[in-house]
Amino acid sequence: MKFYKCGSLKGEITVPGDKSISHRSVMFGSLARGTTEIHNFLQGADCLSTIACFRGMGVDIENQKDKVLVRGRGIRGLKKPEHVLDCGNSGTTTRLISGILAAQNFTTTLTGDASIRKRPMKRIIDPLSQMGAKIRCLNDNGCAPMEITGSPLCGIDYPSPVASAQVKSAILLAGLYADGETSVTEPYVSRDHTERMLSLFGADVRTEGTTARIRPVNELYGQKILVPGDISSAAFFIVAGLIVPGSELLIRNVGINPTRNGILKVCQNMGARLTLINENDDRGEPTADILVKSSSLHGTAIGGAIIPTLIDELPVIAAMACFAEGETIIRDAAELKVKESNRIDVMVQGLTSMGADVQETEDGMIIRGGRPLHGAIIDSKLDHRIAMTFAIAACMAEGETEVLGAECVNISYPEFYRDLEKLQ
Ligand code: SPQ
Repeated sequence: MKFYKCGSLKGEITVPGDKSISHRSVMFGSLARGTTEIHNFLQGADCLSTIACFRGMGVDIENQKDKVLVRGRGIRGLKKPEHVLDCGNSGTTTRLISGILAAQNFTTTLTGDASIRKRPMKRIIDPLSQMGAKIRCLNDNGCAPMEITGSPLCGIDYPSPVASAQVKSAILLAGLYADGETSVTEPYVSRDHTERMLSLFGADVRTEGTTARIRPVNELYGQKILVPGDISSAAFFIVAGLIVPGSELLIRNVGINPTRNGILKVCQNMGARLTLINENDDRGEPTADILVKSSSLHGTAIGGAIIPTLIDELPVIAAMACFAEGETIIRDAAELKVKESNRIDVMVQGLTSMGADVQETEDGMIIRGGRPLHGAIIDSKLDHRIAMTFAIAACMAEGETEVLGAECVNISYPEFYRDLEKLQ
């Protein structure tokens, strides 16, 4: 798909539902007693993979598009699937479902696309095995496909070497079935949607500092879930509004959970004109409308505890840094190497080919802003965040930018290109 430099961006936009929250609402709804009604569910390929996996285990899920109804089978009601469960491109589906499958009374095989079959699973296999799970990587390489044989589990206190909501959530979900309390302590707090939503469904989950604890339950109870707009999707329009001169955008109903809103803090540190309007905190997940006005930005340093709160936004933040005065340093972000693509590598290559001054480091990158960008051919590596990032960078680049594999945005934001066009 080809993109060209654009004039000012103006108008209002509502981004689709949060991917992390959409996944969890189907998973927890499937394990609950009664019906879970999900509004603003993200109809992206990743979340549809989660629906398919739970349907494969006998859960009746009615996708009416404007809402999804999950008729839960109770915490011990999943059925042995007749086929391999295909998690598609979704790391969240693969890792969270593993925590659930570890405790079922049947054996399942999980697989996914070429990207998923390269992403590290040892990070969940280690703690789940300590709890008593039997997990075998069929290619003996620490990746999917994995065969998971459900087993009786014991509670553990797990010091996680990575700040990862997927690792934490897999362990907490297994902890629902364990014989005692389970805890996970992270180096920094990762997104806490699992803790918030499980607690809404009736689980006994507590957090203290960087530790999350869970006790086993007999039942979870179906809920009505209103999924907020995804801040990771809003991020593309936040950046576009800031870097394209003369722009003014209002992005409605965005989730601003403090474990996800690092991008807002970074933008503010860089001198962005961002205003939060209509803040609302009464539905389990805080939301706000975000007003963005084009701004003159300056470089910043991003590292440490803020990293897990903006991990998926780092590609578009790197693109934004090209239009900021001075140097932006991103560190402590080695996790970017094990996403849908190696996002450090792909960003450095892509931005460099557009004329930016970007240097790869061991755990991040250094961007020296201020050089004008020009069009280039960018291989998205079928990574949705990369495709969207370069579509935004192209808005400020002279000439033509071609993004290869651009259709992969269907993973998290099927209407992305239409929404971008609407604002021009
Ligand atoms: O689900 P997947 O493929 O891992 O998706 C990504 C993304 O960019 O959409 C990462 F590639 O988001 C993850 C995120 O990076 C979603 C997620 C979650 O819902 O729990 C947590 C983060 O991953 P991690 O490894 O830090 O736990």
